[in-house]
Amino acid sequence: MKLYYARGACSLSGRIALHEAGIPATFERVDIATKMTEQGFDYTAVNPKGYVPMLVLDDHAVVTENIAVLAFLADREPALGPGGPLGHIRLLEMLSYLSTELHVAFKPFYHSTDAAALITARAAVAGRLAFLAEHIRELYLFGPRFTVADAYLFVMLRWAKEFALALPPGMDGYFARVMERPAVRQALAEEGLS
Ligand SMILES: N[C@@H](CCC(=O)N[C@@H](CS)C(=O)NCC(=O)O)C(=O)O
Repeated sequence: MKLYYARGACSLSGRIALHEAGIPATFERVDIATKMTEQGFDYTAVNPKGYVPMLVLDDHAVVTENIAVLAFLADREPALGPGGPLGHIRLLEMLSYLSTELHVAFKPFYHSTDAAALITARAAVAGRLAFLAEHIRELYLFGPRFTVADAYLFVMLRWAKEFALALPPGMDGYFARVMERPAVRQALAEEGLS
């Protein structure tokens, strides 16, 4: 498989999931400002959406949208999903919340310089993280088992730290716990992140 990524972006969750699953993959960096890949071609020629992630399967089928990429990887490696009769639905429910509520709430930090918009965004992120902090059971979002949803949340907790947003009680411990995982450390090192 091949994952198109940008450093520290939401695509980092796919890299973590690939390593957690032990799936061999190559990685090609995309400059999301210029839309050029590290091999020097126009990313929009292969992905007209222009954003990461994009996963190319061994049969050349393409999967875009982080929810779909992560759900696909959890299908390939069921240990990375919550399991149980409603496991797939619970995973989609959580990935949807992470993408459409939390990820979207970060956008102004990347795209806006308007002070009022940033104050609103700060409150939105804090509210959604507070909800998720209540949801963490035992070790991870779905209990003792690390899932692809934890990979996605971890990436956004990194963003929160980058933008000096305080994490709710309990989330610093969760963040440290996820960061200790060998697959996470490998993914961070590969993207030159600490
Ligand atoms: N709907 C997409 C959004 C992905 C997204 O926002 N990717 C960001 C990085 S985290 C990106 O590539 N932004 C560049 C751009 O929008 O031009 C998904 O969930 O996969």
